[in-house]
Amino acid sequence: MEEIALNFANFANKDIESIAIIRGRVLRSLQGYLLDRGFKQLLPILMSPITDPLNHAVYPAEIEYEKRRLKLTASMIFHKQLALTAHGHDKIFIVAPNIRLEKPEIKDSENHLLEFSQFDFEIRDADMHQVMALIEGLVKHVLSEVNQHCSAELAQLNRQLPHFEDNFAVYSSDELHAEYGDDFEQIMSAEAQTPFFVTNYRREFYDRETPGQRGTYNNYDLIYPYGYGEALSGAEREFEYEQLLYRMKELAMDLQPFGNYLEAARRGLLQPSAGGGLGIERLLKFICGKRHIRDVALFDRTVGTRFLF
Ligand code: ASN
Repeated sequence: MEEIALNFANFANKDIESIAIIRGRVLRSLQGYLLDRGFKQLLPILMSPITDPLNHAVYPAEIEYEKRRLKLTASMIFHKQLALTAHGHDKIFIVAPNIRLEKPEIKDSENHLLEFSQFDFEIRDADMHQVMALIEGLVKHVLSEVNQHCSAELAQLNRQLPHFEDNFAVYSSDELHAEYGDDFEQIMSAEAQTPFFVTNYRREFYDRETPGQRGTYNNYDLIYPYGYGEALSGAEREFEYEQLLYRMKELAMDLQPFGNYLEAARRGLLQPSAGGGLGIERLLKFICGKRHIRDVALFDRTVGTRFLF
């Protein structure tokens, strides 16, 4: 019962209203930026025979319908690739709920939610440099919109939003790893005063391996400065059948659920593309100057949550 009282005490906090107003402005400016550039907005898909296998172990999130196992969406990566094959769908985005039943090992994380919203986009025939330039423009646009329209709310939150003039730096994960070790992202994030990109991570099979360079990858993360950590991950995509098979086998994946996806690739339907996904709660946390992701949502979905409501 005490927990319930605490929950409603949090609801009574004034910051919650300011965060809601900023959330609305953030969503409006994210969507407006891409709509103004000819993107088509799709609605999310919540269940499918396949979803993002992710780069780290989570508990399976599945439901059964008429004797079929369906996975709840961890990210819309495969549906983004498939949607790009539809007529006129050469640039797309989705505000998508993602379910990731994280293991209790990260129950103290200030940056993870069991369900979160991802601003997920994909562009046909784009390369990583074009997408990174778009991301930089998008993030700068959102920050300037919030600065312009939400000054009272930022003042209520006691937040001076940093202003970024400079281009976002680009580093390669291998050089940062050599210099800072395994925790390079967190260390660099704490030291940085401007968001920066890190490229070339070894991770999911769908991030494109640099053609002709085994073990090098055309992918990227965007990291916030001042210790706020990861903002976005994205990549150019694998789309060729043989290469997809190679990458999946390299990770010892079960190919069976991916039969239709692989068949689409075998028929040459998948197209070259690049894209990424920005965590909306993480962006809001950064903008609002909150250190814990729980502080920008009404309903606690952090890894250690007791699911009050
Ligand atoms: N949305 C990400 C991407 O586009 C994938 C992810 O969320 N794991 O690369």
